[in-house]
Amino acid sequence: MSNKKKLRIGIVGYGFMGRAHTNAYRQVSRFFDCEYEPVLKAACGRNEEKVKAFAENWGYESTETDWRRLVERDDIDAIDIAAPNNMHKEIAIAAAEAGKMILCEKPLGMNTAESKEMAAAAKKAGVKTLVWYNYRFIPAVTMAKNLVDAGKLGKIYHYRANFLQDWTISEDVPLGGQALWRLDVDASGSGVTGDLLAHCIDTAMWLNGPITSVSAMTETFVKERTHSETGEKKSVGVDDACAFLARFENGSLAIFESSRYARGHKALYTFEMNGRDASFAWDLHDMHRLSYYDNADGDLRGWRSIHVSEGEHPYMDKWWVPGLNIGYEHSFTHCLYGFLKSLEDGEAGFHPDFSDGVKTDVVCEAVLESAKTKSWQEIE
Ligand code: SOE
Repeated sequence: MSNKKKLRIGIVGYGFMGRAHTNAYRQVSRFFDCEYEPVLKAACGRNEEKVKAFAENWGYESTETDWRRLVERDDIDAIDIAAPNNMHKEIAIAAAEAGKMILCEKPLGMNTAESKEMAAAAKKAGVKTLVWYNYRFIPAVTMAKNLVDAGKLGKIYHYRANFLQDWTISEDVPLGGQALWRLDVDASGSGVTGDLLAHCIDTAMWLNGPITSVSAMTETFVKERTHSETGEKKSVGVDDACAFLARFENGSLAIFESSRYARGHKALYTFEMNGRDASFAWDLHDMHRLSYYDNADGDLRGWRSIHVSEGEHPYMDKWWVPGLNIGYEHSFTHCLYGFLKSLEDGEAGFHPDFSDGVKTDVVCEAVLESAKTKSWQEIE
């Protein structure tokens, strides 16, 4: 048995994110050197048969069908919330009150009020928190952050990002239920704004600092869908598409766009940042590459396509050899590695934590309010 400290995980939810998080729990100690090793103690879900199958497949020692029991177990150190957004607050507050660390999917809450309550409960309990804004931990995105911090771009003038999908174009796509809760506003809180633009906003604020004002428009193209469990028609309350302008505290201007009706795009997350001295751009579909333009290159000026897979990098040397790719799933392992390192003596606090989750939820809520009132919204 390894002499590592054990971090005993209880996870709520066994869908897409339940798998992505569990994969990270299983991989992190095999590739990264940290004092703590996750132990898959329990998986929790309402459907006993399905959660037992999930636990069997991934190696959780036990199962629960009531998250309240899970939270109270004294053989659990950390609660992972991989359940629909409308469950985040209740589980997180109960977990904090039980003294558990909390690793929560994004967006943190259904709205700013919820996420602030969650952050306050975690702070009061003095428990460590993580929000799974995984895209920060893709090597090329981390390199972008390093370039900004090194001042390579100079004064920033522009930021632009989009996150485009097309999976909900058909009117036949139902809403609600395990896979389709994202279309049910009672479970999700919002559509693309809290689901996809939340990623774009988190990354943007991490790279470019606070957003001070937004002006948005949203649209719900399919107004009514059938609920996948009740079979009843339900009006659709989520934003299918959202575009907004933003100003950053550093004076730069930004354009953000997201849609689930962009025919042909499955997960086109891109961003570009333009500074006085240099610019960079990134595309999830070519996730290892950072496009970079440095005005100081003189006659050699031009957009470079840097394949970020070697060099002084906190992640890549732990996997394979330079030039070989990793994937989307590795970003969750990197995010978890950062959290585990933060548990070690003397290590800095982890980000993104619940305080970061609140900041993103504040912007998301301002975006939705702006679209509703057709007015600019200041971000306090
Ligand atoms: C939506 O389809 C989704 O799964 C988001 O919920 C995730 O956060 C994003 O990373 C991929 O797309």
